Amino acid sequence: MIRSIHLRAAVACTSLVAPLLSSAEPAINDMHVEVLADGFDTPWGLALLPDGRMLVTERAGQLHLLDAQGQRVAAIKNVPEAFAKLQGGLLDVALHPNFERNATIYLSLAHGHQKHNTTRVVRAVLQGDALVDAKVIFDNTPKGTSVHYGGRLAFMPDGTLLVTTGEGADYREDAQRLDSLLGKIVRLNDDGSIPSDNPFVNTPGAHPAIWSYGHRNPQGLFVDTSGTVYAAEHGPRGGDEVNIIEPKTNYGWPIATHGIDYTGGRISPFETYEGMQEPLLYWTPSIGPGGIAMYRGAMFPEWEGDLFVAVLGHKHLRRIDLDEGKVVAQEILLEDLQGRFRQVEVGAEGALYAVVEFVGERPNSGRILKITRQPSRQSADDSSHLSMRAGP
Ligand SMILES: [Ca+2]
Repeated sequence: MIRSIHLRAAVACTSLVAPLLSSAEPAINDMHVEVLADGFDTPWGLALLPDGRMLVTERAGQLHLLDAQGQRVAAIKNVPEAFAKLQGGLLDVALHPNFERNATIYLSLAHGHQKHNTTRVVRAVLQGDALVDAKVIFDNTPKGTSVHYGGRLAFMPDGTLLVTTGEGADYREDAQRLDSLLGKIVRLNDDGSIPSDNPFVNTPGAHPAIWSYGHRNPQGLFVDTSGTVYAAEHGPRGGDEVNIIEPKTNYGWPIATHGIDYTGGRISPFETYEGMQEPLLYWTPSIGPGGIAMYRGAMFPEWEGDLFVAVLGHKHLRRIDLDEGKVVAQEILLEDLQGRFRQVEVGAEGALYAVVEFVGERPNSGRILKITRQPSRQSADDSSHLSMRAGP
């Protein structure tokens, strides 16, 4: 019941919809936010299964299967062990494009120990409540820090898999090196082999998995049905970015950045640099962007083609109003909840699903929120779930 009080109190304070800039569309005033599931310890990744069920990762190493109503069906067995420290642990989960036929999933995780760890990708088959036939298909270049793993997974329309890696914070120069897999977005075949048309396969000394480089810590990755790839990445103090990812492209870090170091020192004299791609959008000061998704769906036609960013640092869900590829407005949503939003996904029915945690409130405060136009369940006769209307 505590969670209900918390949410009701939060909603009573102010409107859920706070226009940041003038938006082309009117604010949505019949938005419903439902706590679909709660009690998670730092939930990180979410995969929506074709039959309505869900997989949720917890950074400490658990993988949960939920039914379409958010009830826990199983804690999945045989999940590969993750190096769970600071930002490391079990990270993302993604479905194979042919999941309905092969039940194959992909997990990203921190692997190793303090002095030697990687961002790893494991492929496995979900059989009942267990993973079988697990196979390591990728490890990036080892590092000796437990931060900046990247770790977000997304499939391209051609069936290849994109993986973000971080630069490990102490290895930022590696983001510019083509012989290192730190600070990269890599592209793999579904079995982990290297696609023959990757951009650096014929470049001497370059790692052939590299798709794009010059990244810091991208924790958001989304491939639109059109094939356009969007990535959100954490900057240092300032300089968080959303980028449109093209192959063979240098995204600048740490040479071109709108951020400064945490010490206040300049990382680089350059905000832009010849040959390095400028972001679609950047935030200075930082907001702390996690996952990213483009809205495609019938439920909110006002949002069609807009980007949603899960915001950890400033604790909200942010809509980026795109018009012909240009950012025309931004809107802050669900700020009243004061939750650290880590991931956002769009369901087939057009609902938004958000992964959120409430640090300092109580242990295991992580929740999966479902955002719809209409109540998807009767909350009155089920006190364990809360459905609420957005304020006018
Ligand atoms: Ca950049």
